[in-house]
Amino acid sequence: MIKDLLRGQHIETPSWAYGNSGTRFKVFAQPGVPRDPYEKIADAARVHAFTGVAPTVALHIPWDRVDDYPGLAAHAAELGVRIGAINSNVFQDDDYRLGSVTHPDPAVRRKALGHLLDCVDVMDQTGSDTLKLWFSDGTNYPGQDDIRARQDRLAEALQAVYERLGEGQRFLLEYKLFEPAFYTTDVPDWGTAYAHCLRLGDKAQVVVDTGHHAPGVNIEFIVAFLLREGKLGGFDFNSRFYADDDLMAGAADPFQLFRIMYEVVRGGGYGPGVAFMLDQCHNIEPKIPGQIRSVMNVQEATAKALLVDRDALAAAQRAGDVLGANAVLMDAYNTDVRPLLAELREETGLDPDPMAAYARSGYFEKICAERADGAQAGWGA
Ligand code: LRH
Ligand code: MN
Repeated sequence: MIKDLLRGQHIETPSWAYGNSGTRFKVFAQPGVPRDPYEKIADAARVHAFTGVAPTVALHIPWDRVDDYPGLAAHAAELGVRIGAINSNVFQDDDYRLGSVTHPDPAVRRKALGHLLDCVDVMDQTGSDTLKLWFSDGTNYPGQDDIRARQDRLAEALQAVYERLGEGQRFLLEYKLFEPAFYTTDVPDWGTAYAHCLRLGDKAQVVVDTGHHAPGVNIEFIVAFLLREGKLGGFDFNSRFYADDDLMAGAADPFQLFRIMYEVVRGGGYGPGVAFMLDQCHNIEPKIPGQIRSVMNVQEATAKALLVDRDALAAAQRAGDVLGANAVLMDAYNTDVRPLLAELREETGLDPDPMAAYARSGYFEKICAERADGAQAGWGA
């Protein structure tokens, strides 16, 4: 039963994880990095080929802008993957210095809204059903702008995007505590995102980026709450030691990822309604193996969560058996699920060890040779 559930797992990788990325201090170029969205999708298809559970790739506009989006979707299909969430970008244009959809100037707000609506057009052309909205909007100093008025402007833009969504389409609103703004952020926490989505309707849900909380925040509580409200649309999985570090999911805190996964399973969120997306930057490590490792980390956390003896846990909880209940969860967490996942891969015709299989495949050497010239893709920041 658990194998069936794991066989159907769907983890979406982000196109931007295959390009160069870094911090304000340095973006380290790496050999073999894609030069365009077609090559990013080719690399994402390798991750799916070796893991079997990464059938979609998220795009970021304009980083993945092309003249022929149906052609890009066809290219993806030829390689065995599909286009996933379309990510808007209203955080890199000079006009957005004081905000995008919350900017004091209506002309700038119209421009930002125009981009969001363009992203829905990209959804139509690529067959994507999900728009992911993250706003870097905020202020750096008290008094810089009116907090209430900015919420009015945000609500107006979200309403317009909501009305543009077609049949079967939805948007996921992403919150983030801070950065690049350092005083207020207009969508800083789950409560703000939830309130805006609740006001709009069923097509508006919240995405939980695991790197977007203050230190010490209990993310699995947020997950349990949003699931109960039917407002958990998905995750941007990554991990962090300090802030929005965008490290590999499960690398910094595998126990937290397990606790989150348990609430997903317990809350009925393990299924197509809740998007499992990775949102990471491999600043110093090789990117394709970094994605394969991250997909495996999410698989392992999911397998452990599915292994929790729910009946024993419920019985201990009802009995007020604190240590007993905790032990049930820890037993699952301390279970080595790697043999189970290796077996599952073999049963589905995959190599039990995706990392070793990728290293043996020669794909890295091939792309290093093929992509020796030309400009490497990145954030263009
Ligand atoms: C913002 C964010 C958002 C993406 C960007 C790449 O920090 O998490 O999801 O648009 O990273
Ligand atoms: Mn994110």
